[in-house]
Amino acid sequence: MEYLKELPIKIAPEVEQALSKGEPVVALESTIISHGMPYPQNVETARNTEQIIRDYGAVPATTAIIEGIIHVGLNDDELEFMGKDKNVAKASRRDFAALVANKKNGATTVATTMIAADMAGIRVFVTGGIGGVHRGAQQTFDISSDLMELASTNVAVVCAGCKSILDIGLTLEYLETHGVPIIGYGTDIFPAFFTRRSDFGVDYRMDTPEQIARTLRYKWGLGLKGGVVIANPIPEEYSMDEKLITDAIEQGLKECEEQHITGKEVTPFLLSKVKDITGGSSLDSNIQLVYNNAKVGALVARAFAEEMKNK
Ligand code: PSU
Ligand code: MN
Repeated sequence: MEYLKELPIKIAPEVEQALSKGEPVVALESTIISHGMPYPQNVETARNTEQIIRDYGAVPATTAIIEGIIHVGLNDDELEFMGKDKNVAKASRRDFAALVANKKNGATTVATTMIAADMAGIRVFVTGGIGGVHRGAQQTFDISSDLMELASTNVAVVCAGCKSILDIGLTLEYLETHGVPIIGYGTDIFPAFFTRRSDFGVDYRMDTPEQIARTLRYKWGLGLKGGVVIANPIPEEYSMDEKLITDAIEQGLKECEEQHITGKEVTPFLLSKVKDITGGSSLDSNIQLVYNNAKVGALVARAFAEEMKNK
C-alpha cells in the first residue's frame, strides 16, 4: 500500500544536479545550528562550513524540516532562519513524522539528517559530534537515537568522536553490537570531541580518503546495511585542556541532575553548560573541529564519487 503520493522533500537544484551526475555531495545537520550553538556564531559557522565543503570540491546540503517539507540543501535565508528562530523543534527520528504531517519546523539531528540524506541518496555527512549512550544510562535508559540510525541507515558520518558528557565506552559497545565500524582518520585512538584522545581505540585506522571510500563501497556493496563513523580528531592547536573540559562536564552533569533535566533536553543543556563554564573557549574549539570535519568530509565524498565511477 502506498501511504504518500510523493515524498514531501525539496532537494536544492544544485544538490539534485550534483547527485544526478554522480558528483560529490556532503550532508550537514541543523540541530547543531538551532540547538548546539548560540546565534549569530551558529549561522556564521554553518555558512563557513558550507564554503569549506565547496572549497574542497563537494556540494553542501544542510538538511532541515521547514513548514513540513524535508529540505536537503538550504539557501541563505533558510540557514539564517534555522539559526535565529527560537521555536524550531529538535527533530530526532520519533519527531520526524509528526513535524512533517503538521507542517512544522524541525532541526535535524544526526539521526534525522541520516534519514534525509538517505532519501536524497547522499552517502557522506559531516557533523561535530554524534549522540550516544549517556553516563548513567543503566538507570536512565538515555541512549541517543543517533545510534539506532547508525545501525540501520547507509550514511557515513564524519565527526570528532563524541563528548565525554556521554559514556564513550558504552557508546562504542553499542555500535559494535550493531555492526557499525569506527574508522579513525589518521588515528588509532577514538577522539573525545574537544580533545584528540579518549581511553578507547578505533576499529580501523585509515590514513587516506580513498581507503575510507573503498571501504564504504564494499560495505554497502556487500549488503551490510547501516552507517559508518569516521572519527577525525580536533586539530592539535584547537584541542582543549583535558582537565578544564573534564571539570566543566562534571559540573554540567551535576547541574543537569539537580535540575532534573531529562529526555531531549539533556544534550542541549549539557552543551550550553560546558560552553558557559569554559567561558566560551569550548565554542571556538567546537567551531574549528566542525571546519576540520568539513574538509575531511568533502575529501571522502570526492573519493567516494570516484570509487563509484570506477568500480
Ligand atoms: N553532540 C554535540 N553537538 C551537538 C549534538 C550532539 O557535541 O549539536 C546534537 C546532534 O544533533 C545530535 C544530537 O544528533 O545532539 C543528539 O541528541 P540526543 O542526545 O538528544 O539524541
Ligand atoms: Mn537522549
